[in-house]
Amino acid sequence: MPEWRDIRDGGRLLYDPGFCTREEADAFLAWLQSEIPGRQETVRGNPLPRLNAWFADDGLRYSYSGLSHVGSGWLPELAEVKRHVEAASGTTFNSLLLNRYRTGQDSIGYHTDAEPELGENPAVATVSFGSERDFVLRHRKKREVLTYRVGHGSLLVMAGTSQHHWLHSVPKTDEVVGERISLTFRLILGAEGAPSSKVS
Ligand SMILES: O=C(O)CCC(=O)C(=O)O
Repeated sequence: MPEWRDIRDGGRLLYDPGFCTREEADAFLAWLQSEIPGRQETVRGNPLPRLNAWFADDGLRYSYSGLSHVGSGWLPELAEVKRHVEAASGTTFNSLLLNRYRTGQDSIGYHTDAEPELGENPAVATVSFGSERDFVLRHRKKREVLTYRVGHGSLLVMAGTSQHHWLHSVPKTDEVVGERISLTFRLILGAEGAPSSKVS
């Protein structure tokens, strides 16, 4: 059984390279590629170097990097993955950001998932499909870097105080790599720390 790992300053990580079987991961990747193409968002005039899609409970609102979304419910296939991720991580989630990295030149820069509506110590769970990529955590103050080579069908959960003290990224690579799709699950809370109310 994969075990939680404590990292500096109260962060916690769970990595399960065998979260999905090879057959499940292959089938799910093919389904994602055909059913959820994703779109390239633009932030402050700059196209993001990856494609995205967003899913959440019906009516749930979420904003990040100046982009705003309102959820419209779950496709059954995504709801099933969510249930498995919840069981493995011991957390409930109500939203999913899909990141599609078409080549090694697609990436996400160092950032934290620290939007106020995620609460004090959010858990963020990522299921990866397709080509292996480095998922790199860097401590904000110490010269400490943790690199996970996240593979096809793996699960990585960041919890505890990870979002306070650690940045994370999927850097560009010059290796010839195929596509990678990540499903990143979050729990969006309302102002009082309760699941956010629906948009009227
Ligand atoms: O693709 C990944 O594994 C990381 C995505 C990420 O950092 C994010 O969606 O905030």
